Amino acid sequence: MLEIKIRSAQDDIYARPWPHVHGFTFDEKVVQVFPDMIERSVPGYNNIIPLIGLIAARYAQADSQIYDLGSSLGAATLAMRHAVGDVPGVGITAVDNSPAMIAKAQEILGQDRAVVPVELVEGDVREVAIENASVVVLNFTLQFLSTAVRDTLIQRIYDGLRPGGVLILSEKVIFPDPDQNDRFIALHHDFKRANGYSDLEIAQKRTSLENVLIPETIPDHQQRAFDAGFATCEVWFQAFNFVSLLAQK
Ligand code: GEK
Repeated sequence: MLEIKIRSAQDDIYARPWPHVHGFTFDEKVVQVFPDMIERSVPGYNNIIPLIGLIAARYAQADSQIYDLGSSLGAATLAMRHAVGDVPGVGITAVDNSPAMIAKAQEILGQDRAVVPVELVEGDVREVAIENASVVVLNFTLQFLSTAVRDTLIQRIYDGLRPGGVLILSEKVIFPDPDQNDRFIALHHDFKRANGYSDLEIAQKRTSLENVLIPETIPDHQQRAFDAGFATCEVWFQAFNFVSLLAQK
């Protein structure tokens, strides 16, 4: 399995005390450290990316489109681009609404020599047309949309998928059992500490993500997928409170 690593400077955004911790945004400062930040913050991220490539290789259909919604620097796009090279007529549309992310992704993809065409779109995933799709990826993106608009987006993805097409949905989640929730949050913080984040960094990042990243339960995500019409929706990956689901039309 091919692994393509995007590297960056070390994330020290919350290393010093901030007088006011603002709501988290995907600005230039975050883009500069993003690969390091996501790798040290999201348990399983480094496993999920190449496995998205593997899943895409199985489900990508000839003459169809793959969508990477909230593509950041294009890690999932790159993994899929290298995995679906044998599928005739397939293309990838990568969408992100952060101009800084799109600019950096353009640079990274420009250095990649794979042949599958990639269209990078600076735009809102709520507005982009999803058509003739065989694979749609929401890798830790839905969690940043208000819960009110999530049903509509999942329905639009379902409607834009061909029969047999799949949605890969990765999310930070909460658990209905408060004790399990506490255990997995503590283990997530242990993961961050083991990766060199201080207690101050963990606390300030947590504050910055309040009301910005809104996690739901696994059953909430599955119910939404079934309500939209998906025939299946299964957990294929989990590390503490970070999961990835595979839903098939
Ligand atoms: C990866 N998938 O490396 N429209 C478009 N993009 C959005 C929107 C929106 N409404 N809201 C947030 N984003 C990537 C990782 S990061 C996850 C995804 C994280 C974008 C935002 O700009 C950011 O690039 C991405 O979604 C979320 O596989 O940082 O935890």
